[in-house]
Amino acid sequence: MARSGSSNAAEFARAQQSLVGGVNSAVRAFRAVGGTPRFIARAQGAYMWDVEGRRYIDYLGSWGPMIVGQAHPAVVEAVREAAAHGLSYGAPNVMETELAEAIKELYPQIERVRLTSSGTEAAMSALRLARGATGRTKILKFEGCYHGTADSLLVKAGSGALAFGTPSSAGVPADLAQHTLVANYNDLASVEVLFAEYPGQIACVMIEPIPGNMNLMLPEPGFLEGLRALCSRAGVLLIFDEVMSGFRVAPGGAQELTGVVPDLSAFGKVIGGGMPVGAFGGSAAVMEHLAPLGGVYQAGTLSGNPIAMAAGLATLRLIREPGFFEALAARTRQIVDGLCEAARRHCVPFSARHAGGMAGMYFMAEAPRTFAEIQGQDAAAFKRFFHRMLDSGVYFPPSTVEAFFTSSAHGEEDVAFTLEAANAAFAQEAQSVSPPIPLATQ
Ligand code: KE4
Repeated sequence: MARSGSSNAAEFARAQQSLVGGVNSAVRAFRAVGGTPRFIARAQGAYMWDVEGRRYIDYLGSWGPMIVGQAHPAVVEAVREAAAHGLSYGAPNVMETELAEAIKELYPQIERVRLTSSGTEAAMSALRLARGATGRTKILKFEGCYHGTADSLLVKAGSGALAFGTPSSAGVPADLAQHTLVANYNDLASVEVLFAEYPGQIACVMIEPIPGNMNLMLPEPGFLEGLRALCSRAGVLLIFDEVMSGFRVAPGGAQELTGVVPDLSAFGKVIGGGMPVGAFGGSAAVMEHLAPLGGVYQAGTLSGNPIAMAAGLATLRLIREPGFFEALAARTRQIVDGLCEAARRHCVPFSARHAGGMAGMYFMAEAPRTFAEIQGQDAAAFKRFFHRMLDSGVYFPPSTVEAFFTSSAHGEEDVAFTLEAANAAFAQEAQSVSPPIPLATQ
């Protein structure tokens, strides 16, 4: 535990002596916004408290999992009860089956599931499965989409890789990266060109159907439908990476919202309720290429461990309650609309939008449609806004290329507090950009 009287700065200095960059995940280091990361001591509902005792309204939500708020009593109780019966067996337990059944209920095209301990493992394993099932080598992803840290996917990736200027990571051998083809989100022609150039060689297309790792992006009408048709015609497996959008934009994720059904889906975050869980699934015909039935190997010591299962099942029970998503979307819309109104009031170029409980804000007049457009936002203005809000007790994700998240714990008073802080932040921005002319010179 943090030493009494500790400070974020002291804990960050201490952490950097033992942890690379003081963190265990690059995006937490505040490198894109500067300043000192907050060391969180505890969290409850819509709030987190740092080691200095400062409270923050939490729009990070652990990057998506905390959709019912932090330390929800039902989730904590489920974890407590499971822990009393053992933390990990390395052998099947019924809750693994129950979580797989819960996923299948909301994603009806899925016949078989495999659970993992992270979204990275889910996306990485789905990729290997696609290559094994088709016998093809090439894969196609989209610039700015992030699928975790498997080598083949760290090519023009989003999230922290993009934020820190290393969208194509060092350490990935060129003769591996060459098999990762990159197209542009919302640009079907860029996919058609690659399909034409590599006939019969592409195993899969992997996409965040509703991206959150180049900030929130929304599919243009016909884009996902066109992708589905292209893949079906070419015998290419379409993989929806719904690690972030699944159980977040709607109970059935982007597939429910758009009606476009992939061949394989990857999940994470919400299905673990804050504990390490990932999953991927699809038809039995494809999935049964996986060991122990098929030749595509996949395994994990803690996959399906009872504590993570208990947290995930408790969370999924809560989000299935009648009206949960309607209320979440309405709350998120209230925040998005309020932010836009405050920015307009102070003539700050700003736009924002949401999909269910996932939202994006952009310091640019019009919300972006493509990865290229989102590069045009005013990152310096975002940085000033981020710190003004953090200092006011409102914690947004520390990056211009990340979405933010709401939960069922965010109440009216939290929205009011957030919008009041935003109004002050935009007023400061307006003044800092065009300070009032002193009376004497008027
Ligand atoms: P994890 O390995 O971090 O559980 O999942 C990787 C992943 C895969 N696919 C999508 C669409 C994802 O959004 C993620 C992880 N998202 C980031 C947030 N942009 C996690 C935050 C972090 O890297 O610390």
